[in-house]
Amino acid sequence: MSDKPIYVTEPYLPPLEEFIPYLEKIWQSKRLTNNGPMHQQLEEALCEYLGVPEIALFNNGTIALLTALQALRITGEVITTPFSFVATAHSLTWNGITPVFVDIDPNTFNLDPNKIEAAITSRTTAIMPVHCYGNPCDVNAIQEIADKYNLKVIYDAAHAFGVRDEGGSILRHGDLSAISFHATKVFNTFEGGAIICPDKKTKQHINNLKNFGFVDEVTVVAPGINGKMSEVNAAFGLLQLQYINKALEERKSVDNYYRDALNSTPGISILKPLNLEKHNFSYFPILIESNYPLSRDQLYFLLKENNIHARRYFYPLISNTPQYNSLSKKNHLKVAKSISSKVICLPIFPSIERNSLSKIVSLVQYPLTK
Ligand code: T4K
Repeated sequence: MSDKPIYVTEPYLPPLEEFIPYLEKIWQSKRLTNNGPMHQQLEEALCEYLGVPEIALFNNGTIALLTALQALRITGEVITTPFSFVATAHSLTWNGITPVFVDIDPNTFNLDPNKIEAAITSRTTAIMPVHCYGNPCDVNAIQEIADKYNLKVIYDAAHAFGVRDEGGSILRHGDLSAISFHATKVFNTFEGGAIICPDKKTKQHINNLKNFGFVDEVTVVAPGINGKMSEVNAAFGLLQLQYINKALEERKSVDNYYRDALNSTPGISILKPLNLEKHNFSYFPILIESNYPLSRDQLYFLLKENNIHARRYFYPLISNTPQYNSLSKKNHLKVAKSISSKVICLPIFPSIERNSLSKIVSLVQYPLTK
């Protein structure tokens, strides 16, 4: 068995020679960025693939989130989850907004709608839930609360590329959704991201914001940012899109492998398979329970010593990092604290080899045999 390191994820890379014609076109056109032809084609292709009305591409998911908040003029306090990547809360902080952390549902690891209302104050203007690991939030319950209190909903859909419920793409929910196309994501453009927009007018406003606020050569209507995706990133996205269904199938088979192998392992809990029209199998989280012979961190280091670089997504909780510590009220985040102390995400990516998977499963089961 090869002993090369196995990381939590590996980007899907189509054959290099297939990328060369895209680069030749960019060289010929001399159009490198600022809404060039590759950019326009990728926006069109993604709208069609995902089944969403409009997409505005970005240079990364964090700037997409920041801009989504700007586009809706969100201020004051925003209710969000502590069980996410720090970029979720950082996007609020960069806008001068206070994140208010609310606990998560133990069955989905997403913001628990039953706990949202108690956190609403006169300063609350929006809810920013995360479809954690690509698992959809309880979008109907969240929308009901938002409607009742006149709040906006901005989904951090960084993990949710290609996920569909019975009504279509889960990116259609809320006022806006922002997605990440980072190298570690199911669909990547090296760095990249997007905002899913409900209509052309909203997209135009977001396009202005991501281009410094310019609406024409001489008119600046808002303090916009540089959020534009370059032609090389967009071209890579176009190529990658040709392979996305194959990549998702391969991820599904890894997910099945782990489920079959670890399902009845004492001390290991796995989220139930979701009843979705389409999932993206972006992460494979397991929980290390108290009847497992090792602590979560002991297992994490055992895997690491054996060159398996699993990750504790998401530990620490955002609310436990120094920047946000003072905002988290004691005992309010019990479920999130518990999940964060038990979770390990096992490696999952299309090209992972079967013998690597069997090595990972054996290592997880090894402490039970002693
Ligand atoms: N909201 C949520 C909920 C998010 O999860 C994220 C990002 C965002 C917002 C913000 O979106 P972006 O602005 O990033 O588009 C990684 C990613 O950098 C980050 O995009 C992602 N979430 C987060 C969950 O994971 P790290 O610090 O764990 O990445 P890193 O560099 O340790 O990579 C993990 C493993 O992936 C490495 O051990 C090896 C492998 N890898 C990584 C890279 C970058 C590769 O094989 N090739 C690569 O090029 O944050």
